[in-house]
Amino acid sequence: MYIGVGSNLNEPVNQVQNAIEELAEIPDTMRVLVSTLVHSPPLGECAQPDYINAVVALVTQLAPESLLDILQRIESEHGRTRSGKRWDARTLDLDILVFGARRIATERLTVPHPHLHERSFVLGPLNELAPDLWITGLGAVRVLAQQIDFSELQPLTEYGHRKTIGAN
Ligand code: 5RU
Ligand code: CA
Ligand code: CA
Repeated sequence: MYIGVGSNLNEPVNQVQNAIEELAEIPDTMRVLVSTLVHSPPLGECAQPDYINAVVALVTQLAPESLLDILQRIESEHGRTRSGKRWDARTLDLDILVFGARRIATERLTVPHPHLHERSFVLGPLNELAPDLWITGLGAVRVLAQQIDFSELQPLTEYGHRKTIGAN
């Protein structure tokens, strides 16, 4: 299962690194891979700071909705507030991108993430971790990544040379 991590407020690099550590502490869950952090300008609503993004692979025994509860609690603990404005700046955003082969369409949750194939800040890190991953309804990550413009995406370290975060 793959989680998208993003922040563009309050020292985004720290927000993302701390969130990655907190993901390792979720009950009945193992953090198995962490991508390189990437920097990019805001997409969608452009009058806001640049983002730091990453992708984390987890293996979990939790149900998707239970995992979502925990992710939303972590977002709140990072001081995330909701202005009601769509696509507003945030201290932390945690999205379930893919949950095995499952398709989920409820009020709270749409999985696979409906825009994942359009977003360089998701596909860059995801392609680093899992180019062979098959996304239900979309296909292989490496093929999706071939259609994407990565020119505005700046890895903070060379891909595959990520500095160790925590114990790994
Ligand atoms: C429209 C296009 C709306 C792309 C959104 C992030 C989008 C972002 C993020 C960067 C948003 C959703 N830009 N814009 N990183 N989230 N770089 O995590 F992503 S709002
Ligand atoms: Ca998001
Ligand atoms: Ca979100």
